[in-house]
Amino acid sequence: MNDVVSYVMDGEIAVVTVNNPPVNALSQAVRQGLLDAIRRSADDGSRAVLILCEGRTFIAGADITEFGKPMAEPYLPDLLNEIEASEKLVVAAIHGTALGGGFETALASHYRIAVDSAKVGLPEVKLGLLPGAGGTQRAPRIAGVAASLELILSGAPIPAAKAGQFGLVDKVVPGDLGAAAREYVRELLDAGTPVRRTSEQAVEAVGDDVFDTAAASVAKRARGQTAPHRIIECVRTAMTTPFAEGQKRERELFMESMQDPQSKALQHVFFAEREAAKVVGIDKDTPLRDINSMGVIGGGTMGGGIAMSFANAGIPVTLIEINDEALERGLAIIDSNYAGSVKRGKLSEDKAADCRGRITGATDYAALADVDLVIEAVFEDPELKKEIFAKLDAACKPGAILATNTSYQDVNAIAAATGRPEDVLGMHFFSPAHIMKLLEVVRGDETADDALATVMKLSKKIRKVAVVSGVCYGFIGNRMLQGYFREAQLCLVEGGSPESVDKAMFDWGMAMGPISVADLAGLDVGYKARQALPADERGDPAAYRVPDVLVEMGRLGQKSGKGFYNYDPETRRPSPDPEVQAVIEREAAALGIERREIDAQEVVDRLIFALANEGFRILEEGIAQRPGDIDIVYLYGYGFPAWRGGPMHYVESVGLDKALARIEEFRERFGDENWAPAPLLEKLVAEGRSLKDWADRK
Ligand code: 3H9
Repeated sequence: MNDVVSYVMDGEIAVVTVNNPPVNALSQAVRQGLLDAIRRSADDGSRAVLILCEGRTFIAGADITEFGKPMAEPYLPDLLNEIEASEKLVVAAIHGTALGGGFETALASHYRIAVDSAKVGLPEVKLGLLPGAGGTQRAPRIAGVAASLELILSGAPIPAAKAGQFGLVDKVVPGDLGAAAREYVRELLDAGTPVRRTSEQAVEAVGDDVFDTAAASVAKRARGQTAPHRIIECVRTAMTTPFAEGQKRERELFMESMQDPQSKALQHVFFAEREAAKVVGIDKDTPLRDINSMGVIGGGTMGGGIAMSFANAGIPVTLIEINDEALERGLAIIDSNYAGSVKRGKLSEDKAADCRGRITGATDYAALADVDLVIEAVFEDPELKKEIFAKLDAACKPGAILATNTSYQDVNAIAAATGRPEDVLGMHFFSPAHIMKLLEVVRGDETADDALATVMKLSKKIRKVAVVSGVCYGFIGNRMLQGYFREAQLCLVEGGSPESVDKAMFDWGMAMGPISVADLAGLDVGYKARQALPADERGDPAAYRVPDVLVEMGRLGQKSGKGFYNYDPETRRPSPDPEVQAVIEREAAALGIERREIDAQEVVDRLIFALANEGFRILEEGIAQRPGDIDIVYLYGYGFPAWRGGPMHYVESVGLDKALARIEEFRERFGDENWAPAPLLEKLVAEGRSLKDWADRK
């Protein structure tokens, strides 16, 4: 047919093969090839059409790189309607992941066969979209309303066998799909099986409660998102109107989603996540070091979580503690974490035992002589870390990668404590490390390319999303957070309450408000850090007086049952405490601050623009490789809403000029020290350029 779709007769079967690496996305050429194929099959003597794919997967969806560009014919919904309307029996043969438009192609085919390892799904919601090529209309006709809502609203792929239970796949086979699919088509032909057009079937009616339950669940798990509501409407329309009408509505709502800034943000996230894995200046074919075993220094919460991440990925771990007692304590925490995972149904008992079995303990660095990687996860004491690295240098074999999990310290100084700084880098995990997806990989001045490339690759294996950061205090995420937290505290003393500041940010989309985050992290952490500094180096007292007073009152945060909020000992549910509000008002008066009404928009702008302003500095200094990397850090490490695309995408979507104007307004009102605009932001606005343009031409 063309370069990406071939057409070969096998007896009476027209075998149509898509070959469009890497994932057989439905580019214009693929759509055209399929259309030509289905038209050719109409009068070439074939009795059936078998659609299958070369390479690692069946069609994985529409071609996302075409989004935002003018749409080219043939349009996918029309193509799929024509496939379904074929008088010849059309069978789709699925391997890999049949996703989005790919699975819709299969649903428009008359029958579907899948290899048992295949998965199918409609993940459009993750891109802020809805299945726009008949998926919302055909899935309910086959699988019913409830199952379809679950499939489309979650966006999660399901295994072929499960799809089989819903009728979404007709036959699941082990082994060689090509041969089994041909045999299946012949069986259907021999049995005289007629074509089966899903659009001609009715949707089994369900009560309003099914839609209400879906809407309630969306309000919770997809707070703030628009696409899920459009999906519910489409599925309801499928139930209440004929196919053609439903499809028309689906198309309208799909186009509406395409224009929605949420979808643009989520598409940005999709590509940013994949881009983040690539290290500028390191060839993708750089030979990697083998990582078959690893060690963790420190069995605290962080070390234990790191050990679990590796054990869960099949890599044996040696956990080092200073003495038997500390080791036992560390291993006991790991045991209880695994027990928790089993209890919550996240891991089977066997799997948990298997993973736990990969973790052994030791108190002597000699146990690390043969490991390929060590991650140090002791508390933030720079001298202690240097001491540990000197010991690791002596104990570990040449070529072993030595990593620190520090959140703030100078990785170059730590590397200099060894005779092999090229093997040293930072691996900054986020707590709880076995759950949180983000990994900041800190590239020291001397870090060898192959060590860095190895850790980036390894991060996928341990199911983390890795972002490279240069060396600076707090790296990308925690460095940016300083301005965010500062503004949260300032809003509090200038006129807010813990609830009003938290609500502004939560309603905007953050997973948690900043005051609640401070309580969760423990107010004593910042307090201790400040106490260690001379008074004139602690920053703006208005930004820390309140938490310091709370710590001095014994209110350390969630861990002491009281911080900015009081916490129910059973449920940990927070409730406001008038005593805290009194502290806020007293401290404001002592600082000479006249309290005023602060609306939610001001809270949001101050916190988010402070965050992004630092982001521009981080970019200009080359600490982050690209704006999207910063966005990924915030989405996976700090509960930033994905549908806003991350702080840098958000500022770009607001308009750099508008963001700069607001920052300048804050500078006027609150002073230069906190609000001097980042030079890169000023430069881009002056030149009328976007951040994307700057990143592309860097
Ligand atoms: C849709 O279908 C809308 C329709 O309902 C209606 C239309 C009217 N397009 O993830 P990987 C690239 S919406 C273009 O690293 P893996 C990806 O960027 C779509 N490119 O591999 C990467 O490029 P690079 C619904 C795509 O094995 C390379 O392929 N479908 C697309 O870990 C490898 O990707 C989806 O949302 C695409 N659709 O995972 C599925 N997909 O190497 C999205 C991937 O240059 N895709 N690329 O960085 C996925 O979930 C995963 O890529 C997949 C493979 C599971 C397929």
